[in-house]
Amino acid sequence: MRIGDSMKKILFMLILLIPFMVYAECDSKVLITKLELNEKKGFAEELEPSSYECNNIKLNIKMYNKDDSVIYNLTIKNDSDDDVELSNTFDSKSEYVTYKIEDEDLIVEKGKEKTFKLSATYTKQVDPVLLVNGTMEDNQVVNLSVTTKDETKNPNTNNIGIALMVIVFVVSIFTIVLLILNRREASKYMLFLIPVLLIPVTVYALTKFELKLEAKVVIAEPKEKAIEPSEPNNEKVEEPVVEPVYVCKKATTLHSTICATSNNNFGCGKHVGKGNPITYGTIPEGDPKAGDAYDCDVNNDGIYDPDTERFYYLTTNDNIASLIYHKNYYDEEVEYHDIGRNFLGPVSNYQHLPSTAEWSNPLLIVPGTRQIVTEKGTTIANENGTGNTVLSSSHTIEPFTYTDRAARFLTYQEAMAACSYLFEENNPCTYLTEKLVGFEGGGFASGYWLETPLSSSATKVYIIYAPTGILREMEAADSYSVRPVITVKTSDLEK
Ligand SMILES: [Ca+2]
Repeated sequence: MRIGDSMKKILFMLILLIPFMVYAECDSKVLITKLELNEKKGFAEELEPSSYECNNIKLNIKMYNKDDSVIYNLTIKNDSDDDVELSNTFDSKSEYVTYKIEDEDLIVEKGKEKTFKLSATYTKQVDPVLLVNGTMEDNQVVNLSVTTKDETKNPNTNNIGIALMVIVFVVSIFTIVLLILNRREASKYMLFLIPVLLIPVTVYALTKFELKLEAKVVIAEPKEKAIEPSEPNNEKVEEPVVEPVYVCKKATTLHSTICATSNNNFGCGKHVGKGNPITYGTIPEGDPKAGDAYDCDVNNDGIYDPDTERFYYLTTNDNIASLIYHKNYYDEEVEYHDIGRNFLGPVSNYQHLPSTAEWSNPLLIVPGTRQIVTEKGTTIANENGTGNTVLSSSHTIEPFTYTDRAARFLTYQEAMAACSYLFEENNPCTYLTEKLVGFEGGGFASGYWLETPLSSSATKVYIIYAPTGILREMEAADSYSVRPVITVKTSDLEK
């Protein structure tokens, strides 16, 4: 055999192989279209970015501790005529690293694209004695089979593929026949052998389709796990419910007493009758109403004492609510103004109101300096200039300062806003007469001061009068009780 003939035959065989070589190019109908890093767990790191070429994936990673893991998003496009299914495990021989497709649904429908999670996880710790200079390579080339759903059929085996295979087969047979006719025996056997080997390889190539994963893995000595900062508890920490701190909470029980007066024409004796119960105020419900009972933590100790801190709501002006204490604050009765000048303010009795040290709740709106007005809202006492010779002219009511007081006296306007019956004897506004000397029992008539001077007098001031519970006037130089009124923002009242 001449060298020229051998070369011709070898060239001929190479031409025969061209279709396989072309076919081996990346014209697969099931294709990787994207590969990107999704997550690195533990100390796992990429030594080189992952890449892919045709359906070959290349990874170059380094792992340190068991459970280190690298997860990729692997997108596969299926342009074949059948749905295809991925195997979920690679045929890895690695003892230490597990390659896996994490998803449960491994099907890529025909004509569609799907992204899977491909993971490489360091699942078995390498014995440290196997490490050389602290590392070990665990390189693997592993495959992941992709089949049509009826299992063995290669998704790429379409009619063209089969036709190609048949042509190659026929050409191979034809070659063999030609070779048999050739006299050169040695060449004949050699050339016979080639297609015989090529055919099963071709068939194999066309029936088994796989993704190939070339993984270069360096396993290194374990790293100390950093002390992880205590993870914020994922369970939502129940925020402590911060209850709004009200100055006044709604009363849940009402004060009451038994009318003890023996006089049927006097105080509660006339109003409810001796031996009958009197209940003071109402339990608040909805918007505050006059007479609603509140317990106000005036001494700011966090306790809303229904016995000693009971108040009755009167009215609201510009979001400032007024509430009157349930009893007199000072045991004795005192003058409003010792020489009876109503336009000079409550100079003799105001200091018996609770001080800001006693009722120290900072949310109480202290009266400070305020303009006292008459029942008409004016600032002139004895408006007509009548009366005794000394006070026969009209007098301007000057602003008055409730120095260091946490409360003030009731005003005519508040009293009337709260109880329009105040000029009627034994009116229903009993919350204004609780523990009023002479009203609940005994025969001693008394009452408590308002702040309001009469417009028609230079000497008279309004009071709530015990025997009948009405609003009336008395001389500023007379002595009556001291009953505080506090003011708070309406938002400081429990809703
Ligand atoms: Ca208190």
